[in-house]
Amino acid sequence: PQPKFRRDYQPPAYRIDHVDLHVDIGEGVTRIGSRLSIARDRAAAADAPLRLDGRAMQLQAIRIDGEPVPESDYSVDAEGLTLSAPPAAFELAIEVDVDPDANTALEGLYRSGRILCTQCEAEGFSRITYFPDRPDVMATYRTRIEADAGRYPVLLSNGDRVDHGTLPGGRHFAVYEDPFAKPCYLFAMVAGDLAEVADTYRTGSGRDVALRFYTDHGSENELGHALHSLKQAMAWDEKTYGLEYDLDTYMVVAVGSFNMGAMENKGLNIFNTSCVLASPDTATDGDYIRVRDVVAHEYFHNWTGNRVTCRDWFQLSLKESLTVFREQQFAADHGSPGVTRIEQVRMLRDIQFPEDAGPNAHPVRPESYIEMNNFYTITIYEKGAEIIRMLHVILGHEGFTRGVQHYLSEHDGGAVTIEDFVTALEIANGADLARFRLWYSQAGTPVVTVRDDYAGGRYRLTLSQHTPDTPGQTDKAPLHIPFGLGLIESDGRAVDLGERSLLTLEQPEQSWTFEGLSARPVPSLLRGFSAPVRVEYDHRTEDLAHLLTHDSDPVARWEAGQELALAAMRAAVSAYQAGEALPDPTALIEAVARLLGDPPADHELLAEMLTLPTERRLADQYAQFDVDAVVASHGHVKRQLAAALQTRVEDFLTGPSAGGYRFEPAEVGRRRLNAVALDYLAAGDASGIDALCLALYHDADNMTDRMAALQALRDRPGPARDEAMAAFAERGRGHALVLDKWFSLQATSRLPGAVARVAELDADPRFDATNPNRVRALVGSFARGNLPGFHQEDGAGYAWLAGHIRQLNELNPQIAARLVTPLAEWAQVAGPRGTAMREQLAGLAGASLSPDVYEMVTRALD
Ligand code: BAL
Ligand code: ZN
Repeated sequence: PQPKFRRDYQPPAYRIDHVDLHVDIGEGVTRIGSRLSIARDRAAAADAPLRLDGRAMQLQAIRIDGEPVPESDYSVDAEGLTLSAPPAAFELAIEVDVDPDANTALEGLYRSGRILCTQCEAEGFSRITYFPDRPDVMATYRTRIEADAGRYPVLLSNGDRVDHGTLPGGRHFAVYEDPFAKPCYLFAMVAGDLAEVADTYRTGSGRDVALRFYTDHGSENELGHALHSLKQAMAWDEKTYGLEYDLDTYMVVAVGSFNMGAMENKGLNIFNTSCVLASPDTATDGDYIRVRDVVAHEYFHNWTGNRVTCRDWFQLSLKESLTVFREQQFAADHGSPGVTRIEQVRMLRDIQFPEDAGPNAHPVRPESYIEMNNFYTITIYEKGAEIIRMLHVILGHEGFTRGVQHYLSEHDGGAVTIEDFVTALEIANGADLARFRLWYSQAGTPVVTVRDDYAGGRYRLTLSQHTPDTPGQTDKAPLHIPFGLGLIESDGRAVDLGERSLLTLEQPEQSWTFEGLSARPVPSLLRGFSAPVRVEYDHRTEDLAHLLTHDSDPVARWEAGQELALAAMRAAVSAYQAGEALPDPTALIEAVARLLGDPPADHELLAEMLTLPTERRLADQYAQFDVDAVVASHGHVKRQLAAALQTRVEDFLTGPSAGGYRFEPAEVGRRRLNAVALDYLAAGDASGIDALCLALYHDADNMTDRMAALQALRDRPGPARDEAMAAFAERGRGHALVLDKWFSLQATSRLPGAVARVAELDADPRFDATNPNRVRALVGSFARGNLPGFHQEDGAGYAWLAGHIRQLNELNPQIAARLVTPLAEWAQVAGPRGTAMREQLAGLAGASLSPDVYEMVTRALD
């Protein structure tokens, strides 16, 4: 497979203004007729060929202006169809057959259970019909769907339904028109026997929008939270950005087999059930938050993505990062802002930083790709959102909002670039973002090194920056880094820094001096996590304890605790490697005890502060990490802290709340603290903990509390665990998302024999390799969430994962490619384990691979 390069972009030679689709769903085969209104671009040569992408379909007919096209005038290959010299303006009619039942890649038109549905982003439309599958070809669509009325009573597509009726032979049809020109990746259609839940939203300008949610019969009672979230998102976008919805209908369909979380197709979102269904009995608070935020995210795309879209896929972050940032703003306005931010930082550090330090490091605007699906990464999404957040910090809330509004009005209906976005922000603010643009082109996590000194009332702070080399990129230029700063005095009061609470670092090194201080202040660094960088600073332990108690910035306060814990863990790693007894984490224990003496009022924030850094974060402290030392040291610090905290955390245990489950911040905080307390009690081996967890499991009236009890029992062999797990498996009968949780619990359990256990689950009749959620629950959870299991010394974990990649390479290349990442970290894993991981990759490289897997494997081996 050959890479595509950003520098090779050429505008399309032909415009397609309108698409008339006729989808005739039959038994097995579906016939798709398209009539395309095509015009040659004035800049294109008169003899320019027209290339249409198309895969996995059988061409049945092709006509130009009603006349069959002679075979000499076109050619068909495995990737598409070329018309050698079409007229300047014409109607092209094509008929193809596709087989949705055979489509396990879940791109294009495919079957999920009893539902036929589509997924076209990034390049799935070319599995539906021959078409220039690129986002800068924008057309209006009219879609007619015909199907058996009994099997497929509900027929949906983008836009508004303009016609429907019955047909002979028990069939029926529906016609949809979408008046907004859109790229083909936003096309969608659905046919199935679906339950509908409807509501109405009145926009700020007084238009009524029909909201229609669809799911399999039996799960319609799990749509209420998503529907409520959609209305919240619609109101929020009007209030915050002045953006209203633009069609009369907004539809959401839940499907059980979906590669992504959800898809923002114009007027017809298709959602993975895991991101839309929620009920107290089946979804945790975390799931409720995810549903709320993904529903909002897809809705926000209607402007940032659909009304203004990307010129080419190198610009993917244009729509994704801005939409993720808008989602993050929405989440902060509907929950605990501090905790929301901490969770983002945790994810960035645990997943994005390692990506940016490994073989898959790529700029937020990549220069090349083989398979675009491999670039739906945490770098494009979350690092991209951090870039948008920095723009928000630099320009201020009003300036940023004005800039986004200017961008949307300037480019409405267009397919544009990241450069267009940054320019719009500059124009709206009279700003110069020349240096800032480097964030889009340079990969790698910058390191900001901090030095300071204090003498005679003067405190001097020096920041220097460096971005490490990444594949294909060396000698990086200094970036524009907004650096949030606080200085805290010994009595806990913050020094008033005025404008210098946000420093602008844009040189390799810069210093700032603060005068008139009575004593050395404690620096609170990178407040709010104002830039996606690693900070290197020789923290004093007493400073961190001081910040943990006094910092008014929740992120920096939480960070102080994380740094204290990491220091204790690193000390344990050194001792482990030297064959010495692991030291007690005394400073950490004392600081946490002080924190508990004067805890923050926000229970969720307290829970966050009591949650230790993950093993992955500890591992990321080392250029190459020692698996055994990381696991032993992390466990040691946790157990020691748990033993010290036991009597304190018992106070946080709560049973079910009177009045049943409510998804609201205070209740979420209470349940979260309950879960953290149980986790510590289990780690500290409190007496009677098994019986307590079992009782809490049975008493729980919601999934959050139930999962907290199960998590605590997960690594504790014995009858309590067996009983709870069996009862939970029973709950999973008939509910796929609950069963996914059961698989995930098994896969992440630290009990010995992890690989044998997951291998047994492979053979479980409830495991289904064609269902991405089930694959993620078993294979993804094991490879990403079970460090000692995956890195089992004999290498069996690596071989097991490679086996799944081989199988999925045939079934669903997109999902297979994602599973390569854990093995791709081989160079970061010390000793024979790293070598064994590489050997599995080399073995994969010898097989016949899909472009998706080929790209991931070859990058990992480079
Ligand atoms: N566009 C793919 C799914 C999402 O990011 O919303
Ligand atoms: Zn998105």
